[in-house]
Amino acid sequence: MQSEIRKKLLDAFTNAGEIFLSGQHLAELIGCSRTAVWKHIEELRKEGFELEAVRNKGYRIVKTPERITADEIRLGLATNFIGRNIHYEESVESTQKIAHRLSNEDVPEGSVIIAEEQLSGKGRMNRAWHSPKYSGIWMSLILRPNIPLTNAPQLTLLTAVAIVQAMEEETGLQPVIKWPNDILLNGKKVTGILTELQAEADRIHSIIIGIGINVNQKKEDFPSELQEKASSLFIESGKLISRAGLIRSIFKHFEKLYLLYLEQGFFPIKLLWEGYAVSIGKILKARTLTNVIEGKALGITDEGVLKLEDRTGVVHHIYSADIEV
Ligand code: BTX
Repeated sequence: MQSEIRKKLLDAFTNAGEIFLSGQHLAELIGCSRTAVWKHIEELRKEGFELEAVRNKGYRIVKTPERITADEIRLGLATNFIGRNIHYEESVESTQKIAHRLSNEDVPEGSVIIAEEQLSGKGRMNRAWHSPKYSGIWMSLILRPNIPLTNAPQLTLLTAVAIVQAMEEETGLQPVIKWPNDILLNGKKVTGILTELQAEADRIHSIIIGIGINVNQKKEDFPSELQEKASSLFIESGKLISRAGLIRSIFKHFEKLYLLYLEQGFFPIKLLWEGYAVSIGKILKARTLTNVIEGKALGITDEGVLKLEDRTGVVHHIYSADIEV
């Protein structure tokens, strides 16, 4: 009963976004007394929620501390192996670093490392990934697929599809994918994916997929240099999003796609990926480590490699690059 009131209270605040809700209104919505509402609001505060109270207006949640507990994620988790083994940390340098270490200790496939904050979150090519406390999803997933080394980048594309599907399900937003690893809303980056390998000769020991999702940040939570190019699910939807719920949904979609991939290869994933891709058919500039190639994006190959046709009609295969649309 108690937790039922709590759930309804959180739902009400979630739906209200930045709007204030009065004690009376909340009591009516939930079907309990105003004293009960007040008691639960105090409990939320003890758990670290920050609530703003304004006379004659009511309450609104200004910050969700909402530490993600492993139990909260497990409750209702609909997977067999993805996310079944959760390693949770309050503050780390980078979840990728821990994942590399744990992967050597032979943790089961599907294990995840989740942190509330990263002090030196990593992007691709040693760039930094801004990962402030309690507001995003910073996690690394350990996989051990029996696939050729060269196919590993396909898992980046698969991950992007799983995340977009989960975001659609949990937020109603319609994100798009920019090859290979950006998920965008309104042209701004809400998610980055970093795929790293542990391999010897041509055998994959493990693939570590780092996922960074901006969930409940407000615009001012981003450093000024990111404010114009980054966004969060909260900014785009106006609603606080449950990180645990989104994580569960990502695990569910990921496991489904991953099993499909292991059984049927990349082709079905490619079709789904193309459905979400924003850059196909457009003129793009691809900055590789050694070159800048401008051309029309024709699509991706059956291996997941970007095909770019330059002005002279030559088709370039791009394995890794930064893309400007
Ligand atoms: P990327 O190289 O595609 O993107 C990095 C670039 O994105 C940065 O140079 C900066 O311009 C911009 N950026 C930095 N932080 C953010 C942010 N929070 N939101 C939007 N844009 C940002 C993308 O690399 C791969 C990111 C993976 C992050 C995950 S988090 C869990 C795991 N652990 C870890 O250290 N990294 C991964």
